[in-house]
Amino acid sequence: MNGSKLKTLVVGPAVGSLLMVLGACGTGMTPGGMPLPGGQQVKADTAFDRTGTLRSDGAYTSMTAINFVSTGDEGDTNLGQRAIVSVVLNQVPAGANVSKAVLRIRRFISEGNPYNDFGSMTVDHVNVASSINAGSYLGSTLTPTIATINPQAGMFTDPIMEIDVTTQVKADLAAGRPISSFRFQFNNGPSLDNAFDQVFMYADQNDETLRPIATITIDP
Ligand SMILES: [Ca+2]
Repeated sequence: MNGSKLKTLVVGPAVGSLLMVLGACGTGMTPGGMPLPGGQQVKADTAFDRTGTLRSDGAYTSMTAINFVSTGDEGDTNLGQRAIVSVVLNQVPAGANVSKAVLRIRRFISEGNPYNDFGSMTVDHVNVASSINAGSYLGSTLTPTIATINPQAGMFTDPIMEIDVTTQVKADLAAGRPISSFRFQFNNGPSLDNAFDQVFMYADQNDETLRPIATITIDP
């Protein structure tokens, strides 16, 4: 997998409209009651307790406690940290023919120089269905590097990350996992420079537009 799978969109008022459209498509029917021709879309919302920031010493903070997840390192401890993002698959009917799944996450800001210090951010498909623990920092990997995330052009430019996770969602469904989980990391971190170098991403349990959501397309 490579950067070609990653698209960036300019954030703006269209974001809320997009989510409304997706929600309206959740039934797979037009207002007139006719089936949608391209297959229906369902939303996989964030799994709050399986979405958070995991430090390299095993300390874990889920999005129920803070509205962001982050990846990079801490300046005060020089410990690495990785963001784990999970979405719930319970809106996908049993046996559904999933043709597309896209995970959408909005970056907040970067602190320090994570991309300069570490290079590209990468995304692993992981299995943390049973728990997130210290072993989940390096382990629990199903497929490494399903996507590579490049730096934003500017602090407030291109904050939206869209990642094709079709293969991973299908694998999770086939294995009976209730969630799909992804780990965002800088493999070359941490830097031991006593400076915070990290990327923050929104994970707001009270605002659906500010947390990771996957859109899953199901064909007849
Ligand atoms: Ca650092």
